[in-house]
Amino acid sequence: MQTVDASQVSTAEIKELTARPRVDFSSVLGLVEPIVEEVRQRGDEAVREFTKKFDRADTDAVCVPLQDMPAPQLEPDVSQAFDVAFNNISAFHKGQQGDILEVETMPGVRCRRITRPVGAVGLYVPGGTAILPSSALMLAVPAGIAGCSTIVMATPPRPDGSISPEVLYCARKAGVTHILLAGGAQAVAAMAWGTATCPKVDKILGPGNQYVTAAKMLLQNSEAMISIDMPAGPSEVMVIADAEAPHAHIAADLLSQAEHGPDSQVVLVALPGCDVDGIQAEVQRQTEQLPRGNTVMQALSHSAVVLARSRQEAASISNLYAPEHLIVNTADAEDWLPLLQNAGSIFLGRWTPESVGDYASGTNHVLPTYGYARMYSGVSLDSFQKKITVQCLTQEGLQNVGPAVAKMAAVEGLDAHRRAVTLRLGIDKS
Ligand code: HSO
Ligand code: ZN
Repeated sequence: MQTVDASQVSTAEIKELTARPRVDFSSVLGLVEPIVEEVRQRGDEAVREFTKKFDRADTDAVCVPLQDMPAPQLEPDVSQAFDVAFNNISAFHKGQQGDILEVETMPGVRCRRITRPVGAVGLYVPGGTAILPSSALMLAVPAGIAGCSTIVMATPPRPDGSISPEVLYCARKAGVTHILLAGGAQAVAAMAWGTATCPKVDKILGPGNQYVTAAKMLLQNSEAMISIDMPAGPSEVMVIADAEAPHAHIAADLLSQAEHGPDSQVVLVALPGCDVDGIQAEVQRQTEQLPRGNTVMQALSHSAVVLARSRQEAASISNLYAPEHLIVNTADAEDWLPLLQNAGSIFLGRWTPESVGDYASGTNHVLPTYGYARMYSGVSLDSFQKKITVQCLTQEGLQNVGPAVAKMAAVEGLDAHRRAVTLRLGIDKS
């Protein structure tokens, strides 16, 4: 990992060094567009063909109601681990319920905001180099709590046409209604347009590779009328460490994100007194022990270490980078929170590796990457809900607010608007 001293370089240079690997979306969009169109026109048949071509899998059924699938058999220690995660994720997302808002803005003018679930949602659970049943939980648990009536989970099938029993276990527990045995752009298109077997959904959420992301972006702007959670990119972590943070922990945290993919990025912000050479040596040592060492090495080739002189400087570097995950491995971690403006999820203190949030602390691991933490939030209960505003006025209420409304309507030259008020109040002169 390249090292840069924040005191010697400009903000622009730090930005340059920590720039995420570029994704050329225009060429990906060109590949994805015909797939999306084929699925629109030929539905399940096209999905089946693409699954054969890209996942080398034969599937009879494309989308299956979950109740028709056999219950998966897991080792007890495996199901118990997923149960711990399920319980904590449920508890944290249930805690996000109930923000009832009611304000009487003027006497007799009562405004409320109520919450309703998005009716049908599509959850994308990546397959590929690692199966991610944890992502199945992160998406399906809040969808179930929100009360979405149709929950389609898409995941690429294995060559024998089956899906991971762990993914199925999590889907069942969380209340998924349908499993779509497909991945990539074809899965996103099937959920967006709907097919003979796959219900059409209103919103598509979940991480995925560049084809999945491109398909989500394309379909969001199409007649399919869907919304998406956020643009997704490769996983990343920033670790802020003080001089006492154990090297082995810093290295393991950096590597835990580097192992996600060759385009993942990790950044260490080292506070004064940090033995950066010692940490780099430990990263090297642990990399050699990792089964995914090759992936890690590619990720490390575009990762960086930044030397910061103070808490303030480290926090500004972090805010500039807007990491998906931010670990603050310092003695005074809690005191950093007021300084932090942009991050998907924050991990405070010596005992909080990012892995806990990836799996089972209860927070969601579907988070904004690529600097989008500046303006996006991670997936939460809100992602599966709409907020509807409600107003109800009494006669007194209309008497109070009506004259202002009538005057504003007159200013805008919208006479029917004005009359809707003045006729009720019996003050219409025409
Ligand atoms: N760190 C990933 C989530 C994940 N990690 C799944 C392990 N499994 C993106 O936030
Ligand atoms: Zn992870």
